[in-house]
Amino acid sequence: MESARMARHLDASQPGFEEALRHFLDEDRGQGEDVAGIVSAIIADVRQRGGAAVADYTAKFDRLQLDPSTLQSDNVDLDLIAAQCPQDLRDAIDFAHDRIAAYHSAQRPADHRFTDDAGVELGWRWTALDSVGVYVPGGRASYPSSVLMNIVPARIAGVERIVMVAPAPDGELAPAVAYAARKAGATEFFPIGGAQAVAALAYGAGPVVAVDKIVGPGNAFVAEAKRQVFGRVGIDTIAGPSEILVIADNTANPDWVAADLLSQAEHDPSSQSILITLDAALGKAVEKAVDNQLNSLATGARARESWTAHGAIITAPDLATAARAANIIAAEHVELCIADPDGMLPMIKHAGAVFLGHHTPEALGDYVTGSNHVLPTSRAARFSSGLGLYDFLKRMSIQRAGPKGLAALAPAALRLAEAERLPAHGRSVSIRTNQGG
Ligand code: HSO
Ligand code: ZN
Repeated sequence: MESARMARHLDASQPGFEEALRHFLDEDRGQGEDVAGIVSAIIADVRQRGGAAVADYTAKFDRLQLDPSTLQSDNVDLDLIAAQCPQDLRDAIDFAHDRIAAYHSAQRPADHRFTDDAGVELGWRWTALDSVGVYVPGGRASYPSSVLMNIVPARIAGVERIVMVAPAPDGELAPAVAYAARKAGATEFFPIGGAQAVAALAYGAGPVVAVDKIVGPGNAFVAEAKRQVFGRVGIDTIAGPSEILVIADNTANPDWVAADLLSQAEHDPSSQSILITLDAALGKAVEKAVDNQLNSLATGARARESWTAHGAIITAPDLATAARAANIIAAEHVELCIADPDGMLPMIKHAGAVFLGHHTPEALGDYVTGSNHVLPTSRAARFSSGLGLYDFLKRMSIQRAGPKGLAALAPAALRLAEAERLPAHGRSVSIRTNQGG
């Protein structure tokens, strides 16, 4: 009976462990809905009928009447709603905002120019995107912290138009979300959501002028819509359910570790929390503490579902084995609750964000350390990074060959143009080197 309600157990010292781990990570976490057809029909309709289509879908899905020419409603005034946000919550949002702004300001990459041995001047220059759309989900995942995480880096990067969209079902929008949007610097707001909002941002619709990139999490329809408009606009990575990996040794407090595992399990029944323990007794103590804490958690039902269906406890014989497993998992968040986290950090190659030591619960990063909480999930940390200033900047390359540089580069360029049968390429070089020839 009990085993049906327990997280999975794996032993990293057993043969076949890595294969078992990969198999476990590949299990469906219930995100496989087939929505592509519905989404492409909505996008086509918005492209054809513009604001009227967006207003129709909003009336249908969100029970909110919008004027098709403005896509606004008197019932959803961002400033009036923001004014309802209590002062102590505003103070917390302001505090988080300032730390996020400081962290992302420090990310600004430098332009670079140099001259190489051939006398060719080279370099690159960073410039901001002109406009971005920020999708803010409705319902359970409508978080003011996520509004800050998506908008603040765009503003610091120098993006001029920051268009926020958020569904307001029945005219409801969270005051803290509205306040965070104003604080972070959204320049436009439309109370729209779903695939229709993504289509409006990508192609323009009525008063919504098309943007260059769309960021922000959303449900399966929003994720699919972002996939389908990619190429027309840029997108951030597709956000999956939250994940946490805690690596702990016998210096860790089992109650603290249990609390951290549940902090991500409570996001969604498909979230994933994994413990790698270097100490079997600690693993048992954490498992007991998770059970205890689940009983007193208001979000206990979905946290329990996440923990029992997708959670795991892995025992590892040493740090190197633990690190190897962590790099396979490539989790969104990795906590190093061990005696020497700095000693282990160089061994962690694949993680969205790392939290060092016993006093850095992941939730601090969700809200107030200043680093970004929009991070790669579903093992995407193998090939991508969390949201940052870079996502709102582009890098253009710069080069200058004077007469000397041109002479040095010409022979190889001519030979390559010949091999590729592109004679106009070759002539554009030789016309300059054979002065008058
Ligand atoms: N942990 C989430 C972000 C978040 N947590 C927002 C609380 N609010 C990202 O995985
Ligand atoms: Zn969280």
